[in-house]
Amino acid sequence: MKLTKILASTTLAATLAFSAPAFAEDSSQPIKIPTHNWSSQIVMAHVIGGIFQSMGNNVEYVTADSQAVYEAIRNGDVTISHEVWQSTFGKSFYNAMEKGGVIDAGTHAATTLEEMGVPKHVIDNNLCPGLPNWEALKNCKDVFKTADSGGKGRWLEGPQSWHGDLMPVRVEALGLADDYTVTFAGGADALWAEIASAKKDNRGLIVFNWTPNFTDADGFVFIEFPEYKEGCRKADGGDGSCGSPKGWLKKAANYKFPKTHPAAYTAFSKISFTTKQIGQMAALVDIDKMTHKDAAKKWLADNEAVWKPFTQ
Ligand code: TMO
Repeated sequence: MKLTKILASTTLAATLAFSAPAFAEDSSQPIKIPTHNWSSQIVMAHVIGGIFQSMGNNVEYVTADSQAVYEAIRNGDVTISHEVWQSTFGKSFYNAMEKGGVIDAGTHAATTLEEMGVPKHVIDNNLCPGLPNWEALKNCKDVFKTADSGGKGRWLEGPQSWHGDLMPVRVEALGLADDYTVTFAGGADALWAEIASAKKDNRGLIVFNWTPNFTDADGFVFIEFPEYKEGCRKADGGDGSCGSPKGWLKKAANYKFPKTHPAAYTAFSKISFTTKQIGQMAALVDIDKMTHKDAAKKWLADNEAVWKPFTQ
């Protein structure tokens, strides 16, 4: 009788200990981290994966479409997103959140811009007087003509999977469609190759780019379009005649992540990278030509003072 009582109270104590948050252990199930098609995002995937592994967690990398990933997080196929760029993914993120299953896991220190722009030599050598004001474009279509642009100036957009028809709609809405046409790059590398070649030949180039990126160091110049306002985009009911927002960079997670992996979730919620740190992650690949995995290893080794506090 007495022994049963002791056993019962021991069991109760053990149950209490295991259910108390301070003693909760992360599940051994892998944390699924998505990889997309630009360098900082892939390097940061491996940086964050390395941080989780340093805490004893298992991770798995999943190649995912950068818009569809929010639905994948919502239904649990992917655990997190660590680079939610306001301009490009804000809508998909909030749509998934509204349906239920996605939570906001905080904001990086870096602020962002994703916009059409010109390499610095275009400004320095005054190839299109009046830039970066967008209205200058009305007088320089010939400066931005290419073999494949049908006599018009070309806007070289990123892959269509990022923004769909955002830029073609903008060209039309700003009254530039007679003079300019949008072509989509197959991948980010094509953007960097064009920037390098335009610079070498002192040639005009309008190209989609973003900050934080490795190009921050070169002084890439973003075109100043009419200011972004809530609802100005076609997808939000507007006519699309506005530029991109100066935006945030957030982190997202499946709503169960804090329960299945409380320690990893706490670390993830604390993770905050700066413009400089994100630019470095991209530069290790796009300038130093390292693999994404090696770049992440090097970044983690060089920056313990930055990331160790996230795990404590
Ligand atoms: C989402 N991106 C950083 C490529 O604009």
